[in-house]
Amino acid sequence: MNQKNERLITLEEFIISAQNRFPGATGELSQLLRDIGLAAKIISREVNKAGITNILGFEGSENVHGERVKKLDVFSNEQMISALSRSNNVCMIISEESDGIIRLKSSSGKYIVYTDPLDGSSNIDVNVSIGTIFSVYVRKSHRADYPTIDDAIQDGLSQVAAGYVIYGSSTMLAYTTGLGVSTFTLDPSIGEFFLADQDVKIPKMGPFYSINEGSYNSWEQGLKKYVKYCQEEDKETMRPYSARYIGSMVADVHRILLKGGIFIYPRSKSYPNGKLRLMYECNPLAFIIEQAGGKASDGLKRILEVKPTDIHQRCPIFIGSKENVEMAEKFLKEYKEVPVS
Ligand code: AHM
Ligand code: MG
Repeated sequence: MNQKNERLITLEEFIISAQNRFPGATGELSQLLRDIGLAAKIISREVNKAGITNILGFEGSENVHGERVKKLDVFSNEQMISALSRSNNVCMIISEESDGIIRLKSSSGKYIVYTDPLDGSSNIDVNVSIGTIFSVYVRKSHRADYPTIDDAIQDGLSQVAAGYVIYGSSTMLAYTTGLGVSTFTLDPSIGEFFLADQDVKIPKMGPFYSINEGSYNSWEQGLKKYVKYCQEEDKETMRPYSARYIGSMVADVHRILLKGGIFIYPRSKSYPNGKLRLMYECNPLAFIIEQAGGKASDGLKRILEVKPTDIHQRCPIFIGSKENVEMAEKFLKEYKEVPVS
């Protein structure tokens, strides 16, 4: 019971009652989501004690993108793989931490999972929020066949579930299966996620803009003009907006989901296609934000409609409240002919 004497609903109960609404459901997706919940609890425990167990700092190796891998990244990757291997429901995992596809023993598993097991890794050492992101697809080939990379190349509209875990002042899990967004808060004393909100809605417009402004000089003209617009005064549109940038996409987008506004990771001189990865960063968060009533765009079109060609491809992203994203798109369109300088 909570302070209002309402009975608390656990993540497990919630997933099962959602499944019961679909008489033909096999329970495979429910099991998969529960397995991710388990990985989240283990990662959360480790993140919280990282400072005292010498798990901070670099592991020494580099990941497939040439970035130095930290110990907690490796640990989180292992936990996700191990949790998703528990049932026979997942045939393949694609992780930010692994170059190719990770085939699981259950080659007849129905689902493929993309994950960024520990996003915002530059924030680990400084006690700032980080997160885990996941995105679930049904494989394209028959379950009797051996799954290939082709099974994993699907656009974001084909996601059957997606979500994230934020390891912040508390640990929260948010997920969608296409029927709205539900959030859960972890009670670490008993190791249980409890329902926080079963139908999160993002404000239509919000007073925050979230972008790494240090890259201002390498942005395209339309984006420079849009950020200046965010800083101008206009009471009707709540401007000037406040700038908030954590440097962990999960944490920045979580704020935008709850408070409204826009998160942007644009293309720039250093990142001509943006920095963030379409399949395990942009698509899952786009699915969540759209399900909450918001918008996610690459500047010109819906993120979920971007046609993937590579499991690790990058994509610019403008995500958040509908009106904020539409205004950003308007600026980009207006100054489209002026390229990134
Ligand atoms: P990571 O997967 O290596 O942690 O990189 C992704 C992170 C995002 O969480 C965040 O939005 C972005 O990188 C921050 O990048 P920058 O430091 O360029 O602003
Ligand atoms: Mg990442």
